[in-house]
Amino acid sequence: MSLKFHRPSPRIPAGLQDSGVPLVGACLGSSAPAGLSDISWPEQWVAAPLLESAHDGLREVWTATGESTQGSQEGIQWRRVGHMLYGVLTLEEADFAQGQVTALQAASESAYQRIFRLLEAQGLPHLWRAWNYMARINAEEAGLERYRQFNIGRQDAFLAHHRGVTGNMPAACAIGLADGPLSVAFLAGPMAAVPLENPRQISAYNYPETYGPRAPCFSRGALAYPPGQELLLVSGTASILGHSTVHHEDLLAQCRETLANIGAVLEEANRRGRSAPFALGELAYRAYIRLAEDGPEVLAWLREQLGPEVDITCLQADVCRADLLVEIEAMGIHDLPAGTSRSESSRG
Ligand code: 3EB
Repeated sequence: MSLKFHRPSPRIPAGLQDSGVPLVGACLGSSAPAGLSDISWPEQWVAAPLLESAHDGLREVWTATGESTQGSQEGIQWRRVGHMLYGVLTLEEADFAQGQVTALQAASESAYQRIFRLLEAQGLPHLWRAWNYMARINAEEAGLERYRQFNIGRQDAFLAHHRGVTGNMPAACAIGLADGPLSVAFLAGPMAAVPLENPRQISAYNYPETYGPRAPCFSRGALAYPPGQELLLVSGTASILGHSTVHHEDLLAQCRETLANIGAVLEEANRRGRSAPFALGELAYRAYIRLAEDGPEVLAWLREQLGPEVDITCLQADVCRADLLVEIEAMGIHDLPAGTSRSESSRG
């Protein structure tokens, strides 16, 4: 089938090419991965310490089938397979320090403007998923938390490209690393993804101003449609109800609430989706844990909830609110029943 997830592994899976062409790449771990420059597909380096792993660095690959082209535009390394496009852009904030606004805000706006220009040039305008990483996400600089600066720049780019800033938002995560550049990876396609919201939470794009002057541009998840498949993308999810963080300083309660929120997004996906229902135990997870010492407890609890075989990668990273201890994202892929096409109506 067209898109296939290969779980993070210390080496490139043997026979990778048999399942298609590598499209999406991520390297997970704090030490520079060996061979980062040897591979031929775009790869986002998530320079966060791996927790509870026997290895220093893991490589995640999603292969796809179809004709492949690749290039570099405005600093974006991109590859297109069939009608899906993945790209990675890394910007040094120091290169944006001269303007009227903070460097991170300017870099964030520039990143999304470049991404939108590429997608428009490629005729694949629909952003399905964005992975955002930045240094010191919770630090206050120039009187504003850096995550909030990022949100201003990101939203300005959406507005500049007439994309609207409510409703049809991509799935996303926004995560803090100890240092390093702003890194944005993205997956896009020819048709809009179906955005998913969580009835237990206010849509992030409607967060009140207490969380920053501009709301974040993301949906709680998305259903996208590679040929013959349904791709579920669950955004970074945390212990938030309505718009409020709940269970301050209570790690396991935050984990429980986070998984309940992922379950609610899954229910929405299953209500809107066209393949067999997605189950929690079949997804692949990335967990971001603020305190390294919480790693073992979080992983053990997740394993108990999700089963011993489930793919869970744990990274030590900062989450975009100082009071959140964990954020978890997930993905899954189903084949569509034979004979269904994009135009057929969804369940429910
Ligand atoms: C939240 O629910 C937690 O700004 O792109 C999760 C996923 C979060 C994506 C983003 C932020 C983002 O608000 C934070």
